[in-house]
Amino acid sequence: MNGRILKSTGSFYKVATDDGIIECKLGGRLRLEELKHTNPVSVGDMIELSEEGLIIDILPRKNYLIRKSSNLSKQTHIIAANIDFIWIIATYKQPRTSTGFINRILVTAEAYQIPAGMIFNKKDLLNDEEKEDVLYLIDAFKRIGYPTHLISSFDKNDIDLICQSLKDKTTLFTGHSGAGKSTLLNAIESDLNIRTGMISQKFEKGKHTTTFAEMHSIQSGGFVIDTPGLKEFGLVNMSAHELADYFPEMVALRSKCKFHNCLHLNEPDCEIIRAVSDGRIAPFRYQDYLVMINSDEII
Ligand SMILES: Nc1nc2c(ncn2[C@@H]2O[C@H](COP(=O)(O)OP(=O)(O)OP(=O)(O)O)[C@@H](O)[C@H]2O)c(=O)[nH]1
Ligand SMILES: [Mg+2]
Ligand SMILES: [Zn+2]
Repeated sequence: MNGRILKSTGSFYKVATDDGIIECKLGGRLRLEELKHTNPVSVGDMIELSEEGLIIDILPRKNYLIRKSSNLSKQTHIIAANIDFIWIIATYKQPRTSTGFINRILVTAEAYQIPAGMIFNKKDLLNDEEKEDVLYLIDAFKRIGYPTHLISSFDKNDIDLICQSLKDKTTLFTGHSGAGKSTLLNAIESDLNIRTGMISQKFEKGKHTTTFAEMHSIQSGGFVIDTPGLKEFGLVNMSAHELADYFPEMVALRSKCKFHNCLHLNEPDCEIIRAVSDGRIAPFRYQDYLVMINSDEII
């Protein structure tokens, strides 16, 4: 029998099968792999069950989202597999989401060919000046081609808009703790009853309320995956020369660089540097590119 992983707690797995939802453990070979990897089987995986109800094989993955838990860590973590879309839930404050964090997820999504977009949540907290800053980012992301919205989880029209994007797909929600991933999913589907947590007033950060990724089916058809808040998103196995491949606005221009192997750092006659100075490339995207290419994450 085959099934799909809804949740992994480390000790057992919640699996959707034709006979309903069951709890399973790992069998044989996978149990050995469990000793080597943080998570050999992830949420969204299609798996094969033995007659005894043990998970004995993972079917080939269409894709997966992977990160290093911190920029310096060697351990990799597959957040989920077989995803049709990633919504990055970002917030301007309570907590603050940096563009570096967002752009690292976008780069990884490009590398693994998973369509992605941003939902800037908590618009109700913003004054006019803050809203202007966020609208600048939203405009920049949209111009590159990423669907991007400014919403409040408490605004019904906003929720309807997000709902439309979910139909018949498997959609992953990621972001910092406290950004409102679980609140948003509860607003999308009230039956989910996912636990949510207040922001620490002192640190303006979330309290890591969601502790395991979990996939839920929604009534309009499709699945949503709620995930624990991430502190950092480290790139996995990325080389300096491929990094620009994952900035769509650079891909469109770099054939005009003088050197075919230009890294767009300080080479002469670089079209990317020209595009940053004349506004065709958003400076914050290029700045984040520079930070990434100069970081230890790049191999
Ligand atoms: N003002 C405001 N608060 C919101 C909004 N959306 C969520 N919140 C609040 O933000 C806090 C954190 O929400 P959660 O849904 O628990 O955040 P999360 O992203 O799931 O956090 P983790 O599970 O820790 O990763 C809660 O107090 C929510 O009520 C919003 O649009 N506006
Ligand atoms: Mg949560
Ligand atoms: Zn260049």
